[in-house]
Amino acid sequence: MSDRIRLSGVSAFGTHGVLDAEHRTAQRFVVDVTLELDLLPAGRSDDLADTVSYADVATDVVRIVEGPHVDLVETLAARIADAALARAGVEAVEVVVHKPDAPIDVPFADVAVQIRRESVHKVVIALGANDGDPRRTLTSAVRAVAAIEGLRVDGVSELFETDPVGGPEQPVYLNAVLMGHTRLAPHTVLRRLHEVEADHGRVRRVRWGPRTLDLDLVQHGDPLAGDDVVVETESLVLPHPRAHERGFVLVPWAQVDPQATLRMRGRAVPVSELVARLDADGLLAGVRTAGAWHPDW
Ligand code: PH2
Ligand code: MG
Ligand code: MG
Repeated sequence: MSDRIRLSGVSAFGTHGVLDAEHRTAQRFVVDVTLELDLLPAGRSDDLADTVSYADVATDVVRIVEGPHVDLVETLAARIADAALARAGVEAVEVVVHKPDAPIDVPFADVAVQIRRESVHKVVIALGANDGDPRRTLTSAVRAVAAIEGLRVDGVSELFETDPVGGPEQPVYLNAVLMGHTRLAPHTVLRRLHEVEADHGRVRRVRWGPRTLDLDLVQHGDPLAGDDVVVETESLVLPHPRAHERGFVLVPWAQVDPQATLRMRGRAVPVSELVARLDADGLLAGVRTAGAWHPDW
C-alpha cells in the first residue's frame, strides 16, 4: 500500500530508561508514526470514518509515553505500533521513537529506534463457478488471488461439484475454499477479489445466477485469535452471512483447514462441527468431490 499518513514530532515526557535516575525524572521522547492504509475510500467519501484520525494516533502516543515505565525505547516503539495496528484499516505502521536527552556520556544529536510492523490476518476466500470452463477458471483464479500484493495463499481445498443453492435453474457449480494471510484491510481484499472476478469475465447479472467466477470473502482474521473482523455495511458483511449454512463453503473449508472456526453469534464455532450438523440433517447430498485438483500458485 503506497498511501500513508505521516505524523511526526509528537512530543511527550516519560520515565523510560534503564538507569535509576530515568525512573525518577521524566525526560522528553519524540515520536514519528507513519501509517500505511488505503486512503481511496476516504478520498472519495470525504468521511473521517473511512480513514484513521491522526489526532487519535497522537493521543495514543502521548498516553503510551506518559504511561507505565518501560526500560527500553524498543518496548515503547512496540507498544505504539500495537496501538496503531489496532485501528481499523491500518495495514502496516512505522514508528520512530527519539530520545534526544538520553544519558549518553559524549556529545550527540539524537538517538532513535525505528520499527515497522505489519498487521497480518488469516483470510478465508470461497471460490465458485458454473459458467464457461469452471475448472480452468478456478485454477486461474487461485493464481490471480495469490498474485494480489499483500495476500499470501497458504492452502487450497480440493474441488467440489455442488448443486446450485437458490437462484434460477442453472448448471452445477464447482466450489473450493482458499486460506491465506493478508495485511490488506477487508474492503481492500474485497476490491481485489472483484478485480479478479472481472478479469475472468464476470458480469454481475442475476443475483445467485450462473457466473464464470464468484470470489467471496468469508472471514477476515481468526475467531480463535480474536482478531476477526465483524462488520455489516452495505458493501461488506463479515463473517459472510450465509457461510454457516452452505455446504459448498463449509465442506471445502473444513478440508483445507480442519481447525477452522467461524464466528456465530459471538462464539467461535468449529467449521467441522457445522459440517457434521449439516450432514446429520441430510443436507450434504448436494456436495460431491470433483476429483483431484492441483492448482499451483
Ligand atoms: N453461489 C451462490 C448461490 N448458489 N450454489 C452453489 N452450489 N455454489 C455456489 O457457489 C453458489 C450457489 C451465490 O454466490
Ligand atoms: Mg457467492
Ligand atoms: Mg460473491
